[in-house]
Amino acid sequence: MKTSMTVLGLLAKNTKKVLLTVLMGGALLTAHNEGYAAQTLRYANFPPASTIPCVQMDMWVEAVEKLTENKLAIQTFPASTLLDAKAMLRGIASGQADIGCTSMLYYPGSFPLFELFGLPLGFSSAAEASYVAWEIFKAHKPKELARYKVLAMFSSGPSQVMSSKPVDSLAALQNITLRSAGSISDGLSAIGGNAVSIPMSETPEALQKGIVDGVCSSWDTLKDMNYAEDCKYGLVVNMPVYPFAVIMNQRSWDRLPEDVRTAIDNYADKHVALAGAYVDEAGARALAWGEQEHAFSLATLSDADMQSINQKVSPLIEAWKERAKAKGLDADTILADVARFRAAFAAMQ
Ligand code: DTR
Repeated sequence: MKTSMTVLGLLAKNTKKVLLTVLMGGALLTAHNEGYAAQTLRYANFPPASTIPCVQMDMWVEAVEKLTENKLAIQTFPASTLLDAKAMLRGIASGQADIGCTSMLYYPGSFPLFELFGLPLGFSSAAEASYVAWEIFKAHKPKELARYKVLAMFSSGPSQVMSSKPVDSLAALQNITLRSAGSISDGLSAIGGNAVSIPMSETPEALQKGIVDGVCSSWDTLKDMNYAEDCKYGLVVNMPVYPFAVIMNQRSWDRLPEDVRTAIDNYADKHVALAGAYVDEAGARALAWGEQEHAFSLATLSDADMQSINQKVSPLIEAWKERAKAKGLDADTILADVARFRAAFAAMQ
């Protein structure tokens, strides 16, 4: 009782002081917002700094810091130093980091709309898939992303086979175990492959320990993850792409001044194009490097094998339609939009 009386007494005595401090604080805050001194945002990413998700992160940071005239400072955390792939969505929603990069197909069932990119739709490049993913996002605004501010999207190139054992046919593919991820494992299983879902960051160890014989991912990883060290054999299978989303904590976004938000929004389309082009370049560079430095050899499938693959994977599209419809999505319109955006992309080339 005595203690609380004392506290109350002190509070009464200090009311003027407290009020003054609050008023001064408000004035300082206003001045701060008007001049908008650099505010630091934290951007988390899961794979190593050399990989495509992190290079696109650096591209975005450099462009945005410049466009906003250094009103923002963005600190990057590659290689799961702040959030790993599993913690990314929750970590951004809760504000552990302000911005994060996530591969949507790593969470089967969580992104029913974007699971369509795990289907055998035959995207030919990361540039095309990035453009389509972003346009699909803008056209359909899926509710699973509604709690975040989505800053941009980009995509990997088509998934291919990199193996420590020779592999040059559909039959040979049945004899090896491949690291894959999320819903793309379904495609690999459908063609008779043996898929093990392992996060990218744990794959080098899995390869070295012989848990898997190879990897099903896009060509950039041959160099950026140094898979060419263990995998000397490549097979072109043109499996699906992986779309990525760059997401921001909604409260962190709302706190930004309007001109900063506008600059970031206006840059989004350009970033999607630049990131897609970079991913394609990284893939081509990695293949050339693998061939030169590691005697990496590339095989292609016979027409008969290719036809057989197409037949085996086509039921996956019907299965996605059913799943999407069960979740209330208009699957036919979405697929028609994919075709429309692909045509728009082709027309721009
Ligand atoms: N192909 C997906 C995504 C991907 C492609 N390159 C990288 C590099 C680092 C992390 C993910 C990816 C995958 O295999 O996971």
